[in-house]
Amino acid sequence: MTYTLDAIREIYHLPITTLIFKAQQVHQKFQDPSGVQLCTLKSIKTGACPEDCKYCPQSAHHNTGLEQEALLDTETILKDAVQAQAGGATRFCMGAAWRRVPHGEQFDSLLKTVSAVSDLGLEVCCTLGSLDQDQADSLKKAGCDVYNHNLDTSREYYDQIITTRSFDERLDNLAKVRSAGMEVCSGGIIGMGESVEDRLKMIHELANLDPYPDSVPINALIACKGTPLEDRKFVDSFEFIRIIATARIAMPKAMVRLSAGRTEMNDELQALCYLAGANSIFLGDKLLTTENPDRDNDFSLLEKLGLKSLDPDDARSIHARAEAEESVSAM
Ligand code: SAM
Ligand code: DTB
Ligand code: SF4
Repeated sequence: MTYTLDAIREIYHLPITTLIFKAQQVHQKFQDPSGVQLCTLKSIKTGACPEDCKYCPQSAHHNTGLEQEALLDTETILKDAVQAQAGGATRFCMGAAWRRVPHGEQFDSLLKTVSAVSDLGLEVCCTLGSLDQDQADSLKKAGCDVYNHNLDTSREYYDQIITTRSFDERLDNLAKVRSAGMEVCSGGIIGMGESVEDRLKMIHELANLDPYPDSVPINALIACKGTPLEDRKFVDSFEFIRIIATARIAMPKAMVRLSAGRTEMNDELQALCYLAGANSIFLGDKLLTTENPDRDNDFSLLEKLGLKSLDPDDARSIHARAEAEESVSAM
């Protein structure tokens, strides 16, 4: 089912009780209600990025004092992947501050890394900026299951945030990822000064991709010192919960990832996000360059809530079953 912007707006503005009830109805049908996907992030090439994303501590356009790091070698990354797996992660996401994925030696090294991480039995996700089709195909062949590239905000607000890469270039990139047979992970950031309407337009754009993304990270802006957005106030909790619930309802089969910003959220707010349909988090005390809650805190909260690490195979079979039921009921 596809949603018009009007329908999405109507969902978002429901009384919160009805909104959460509807999000839960979808969640219970299409997702494992007790499962939370645990992913760990690793920055494999840090800083000095030529893009000018206003939120990002890694952009060379801002003075954030971040230490730059060239592409890490396979062994170094593999050690972190082993540690992430031992710490309970089922997916390992590697991020690089590139505008475009380079060709040559660096790309060869990356393919070797992807294949080594995949051999550990972890799901592999990469987020490396723009790719060409050959590179997308090679990543898939090497064992990259998922590619993350966010729309970040609405088409209308986009120019206020990024001027060096267009919104259409992002959509183009996602099409290459799909065509290579990788899963698409795409979402955005809430709290950059955009209106509620911009957020809804972003959800509408994501939900109307054909097919919609397999995972949708919803980041709360981390206002990093030295970026043009350093003075932004943390997003309102209830507006954030409403967006999570709206994303859940509009994209039933997607993993909705409660991404950046959890260090600013107390346990109760995170629990509300799970109730609203979030079912994935980044595990480990670092995102790419910023802080994330301590692993022990996360496990203790999951335990209190009766939630557990999602088995990727279980998730796939639940999605397949829900899809089969949908197509029978549509006949
Ligand atoms: N360079 C690649 C790209 O832009 O696609 C990959 C890494 S980039 C850091 C991945 C995503 O992290 C961005 O698209 C953005 O949504 C999110 N992000 C970056 N800085 C953030 C911040 N300060 N607060 C919240 N989310 C942020
Ligand atoms: C996404 O949407 N959020 C993650 C992941 N995809 C790559 C990154 C968040 C980065 C937050 C800022 C930092 O740590 O540098
Ligand atoms: Fe570069 Fe990605 Fe940061 Fe934009 S979000 S500045 S592309 S690392």
